[in-house]
Amino acid sequence: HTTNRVLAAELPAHVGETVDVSGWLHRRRELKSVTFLVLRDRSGLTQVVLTTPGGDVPEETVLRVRGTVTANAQAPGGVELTSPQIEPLSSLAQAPPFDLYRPAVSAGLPTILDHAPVALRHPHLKAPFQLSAASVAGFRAALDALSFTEIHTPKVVSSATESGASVFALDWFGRPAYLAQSPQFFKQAMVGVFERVYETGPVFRAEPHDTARHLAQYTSLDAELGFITDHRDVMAVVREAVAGMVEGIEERSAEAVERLELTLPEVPAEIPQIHFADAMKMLGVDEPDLAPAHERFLSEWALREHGSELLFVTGYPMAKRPFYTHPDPERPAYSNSFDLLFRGLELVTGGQRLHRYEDYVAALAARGESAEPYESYLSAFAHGMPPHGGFALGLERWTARLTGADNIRRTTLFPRDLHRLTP
Ligand code: AMO
Repeated sequence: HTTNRVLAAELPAHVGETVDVSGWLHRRRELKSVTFLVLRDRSGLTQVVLTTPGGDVPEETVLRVRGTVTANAQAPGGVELTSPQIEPLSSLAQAPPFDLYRPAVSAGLPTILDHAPVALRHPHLKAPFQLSAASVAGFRAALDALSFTEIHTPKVVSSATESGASVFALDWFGRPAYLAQSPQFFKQAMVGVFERVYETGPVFRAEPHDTARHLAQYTSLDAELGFITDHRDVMAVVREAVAGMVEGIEERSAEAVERLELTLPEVPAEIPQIHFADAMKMLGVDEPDLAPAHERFLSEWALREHGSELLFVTGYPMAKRPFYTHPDPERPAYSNSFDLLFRGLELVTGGQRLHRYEDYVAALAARGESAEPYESYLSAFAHGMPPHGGFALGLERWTARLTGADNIRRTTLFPRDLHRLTP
């Protein structure tokens, strides 16, 4: 058995033939003597011309329509289906929560999120996720080209990795366990096996606050590489990864870019950078970390001074970085780490790591932490690790800044946060 399904975008090659088109009833328009049904499939829209009664079903009903492909310059794509036979493949138990065919989205964010399975059928609401998919493909392509190996690591773990962020605890067959805040330990350990690794996957943060840029689960694009001199080698890989993501979008998702009328960022051959201490001077403050308003200010400065929508801030104070962070040998209060700001928001964190076993033991002791919960992590270092470093990029933040979304939840499929556990 084979289906004769032809996609909307393929119809111009079938003028004069009788074909089957399947999809959702996007819109019906009843005129005096004719009814137009617009059918939506993954490739686009098909106009179906009905001159006899029928097709009297609500929008979003799933239909198979057999008809003759007829050229008509006025129809979308230059063709339409005439003399249709219409067969519903399923009927609706419920109407959509708002009009899905109008170009402007009439619903507010809570309605969209509550009704995500149907709301995301709207071409404008779906487009950010096409951008995500294309970005991840571009990330993989860029790192594959640099001979990184893709890995998949556990999301249930025995200890926290990101000291600053909160962790979800759970019961693992009677033992305490946590949802992974990042693949940090595993990607470092795998440098000892592959030298260069990356992972794209979910991570969990028990974020107690409700902000437009924090989720309790997000998608982390992680990479780690060995035999670096310092964090600058990692920053060069970040540059390649971000450029690859833009290329991925250009190659695979031009339609979404056009639909949302986006301007993609230009990724300079060398992304401009500023040291944390110089940033503080410029901001006229003295804080251990950057506040959101500081990030916006620095982004505007980079755009003005360097014409770049991307800016590396390097050398964050050691005190605010996790224990695995490598200090700057010249100024030990500062670290060999960085953030990448994109259009006013922190998009990437990364840096050089400690790589000697004894340095980890000392770093944990200096923070008043026992090395014991970290024994299995530390064994990688006990067995010899090269100087290494890596980074993580938040996928939803990337697509949010690309699309100018006011809230990261607009670029998150089924967001998980303080209030939201469904759909
Ligand atoms: P960090 O904790 O800074 O670093 O996270 C890296 C990047 O992940 C994104 N991000 C978030 N996105 C949505 N919701 C959140 N709650 C959230 N928290 C973080 C941001 C951020 O820049 N292990 C280190 C990375 C490394 O050094 O390799 C880490 O996880 O875009």
